[in-house]
Amino acid sequence: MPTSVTARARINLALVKYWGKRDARLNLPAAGSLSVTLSGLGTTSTVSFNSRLTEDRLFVNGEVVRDHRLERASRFLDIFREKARCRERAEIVSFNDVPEGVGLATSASAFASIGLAAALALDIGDDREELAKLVRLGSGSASRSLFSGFVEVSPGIRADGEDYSVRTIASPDHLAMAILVVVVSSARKRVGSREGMEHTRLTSPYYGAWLQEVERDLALARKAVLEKDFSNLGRIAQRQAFRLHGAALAAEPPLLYFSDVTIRAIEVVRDLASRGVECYVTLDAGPSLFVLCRIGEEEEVTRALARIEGVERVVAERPGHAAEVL
Ligand code: 2P0
Repeated sequence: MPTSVTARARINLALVKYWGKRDARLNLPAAGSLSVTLSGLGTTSTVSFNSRLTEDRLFVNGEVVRDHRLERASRFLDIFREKARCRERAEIVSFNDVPEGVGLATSASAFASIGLAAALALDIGDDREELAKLVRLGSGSASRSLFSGFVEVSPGIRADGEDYSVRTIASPDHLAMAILVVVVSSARKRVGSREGMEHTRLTSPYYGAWLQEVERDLALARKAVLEKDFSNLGRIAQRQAFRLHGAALAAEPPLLYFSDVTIRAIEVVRDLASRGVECYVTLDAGPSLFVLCRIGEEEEVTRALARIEGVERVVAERPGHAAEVL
């Protein structure tokens, strides 16, 4: 039985967003979501179980981590240990290509890579549907990074979450588009997604409306993907982002994830679109953004975004592949 496995997962971008849970303990989403797994940026993790270790250890980008992230990673490994009836502690060595905490969903690629590596190291097997249920407990968005291309999450209705499911609805090359990752960092302390979505659920008067729109947009986005309709998919992804942030802004106290740089980037995208360069903006729980555009136009869009003061870098991506063992 192997005890040390290395796996790599990429971040995924939600086109229809997950923002709210129906069960916090089981980390079950209140609604479905639809994402695209990216081709490049992500996390590579090695998980090594070792009977000589007395506690779990975590290294991220070469540095030892002893804060709340170690506790969260350790609790995550417990899920796999319990399933495999194993008590051995482990060392996790993770490398992220993207900065953490700026709204670029590194928790998705981190938990997906750690989960896949842990499952194989403990001989649990690589049934992605089953793995998705375990990985979800670490981070809801992480289960999507186990799958390639365009990925849909169905929340299920059962109290035990056994009917929660994740699947690829279209392969990476089904719908050609460029996904530009616009990295914006911020010194401001951010409210994490987990806390932010719960705060929105509890205090935003728009939370119910948000969930209703997700249901509607999910059906429309699925149709747009299957029909290879870039324009409709882009429009839905863009309004999804603003609806999420609308609900979050209406929370008490309000949640504001945008920075001045975010706003400038949104204006640049609007300006490009008004000049006939078809592009759409979307963003998650942080100041960074993603811009969807057509492949022939990505260089022009990248240049315009990279010129904005405060934009650290722009990375051009495509729809990409599932998490894999290296
Ligand atoms: C998404 N986000 O669908 C949405 C859009 C952020 C904004 O999924 O509590 O870190 O660990 O399940 O996975 C981020 O949520 O939250 C997220 P938990 P997670 O990508």
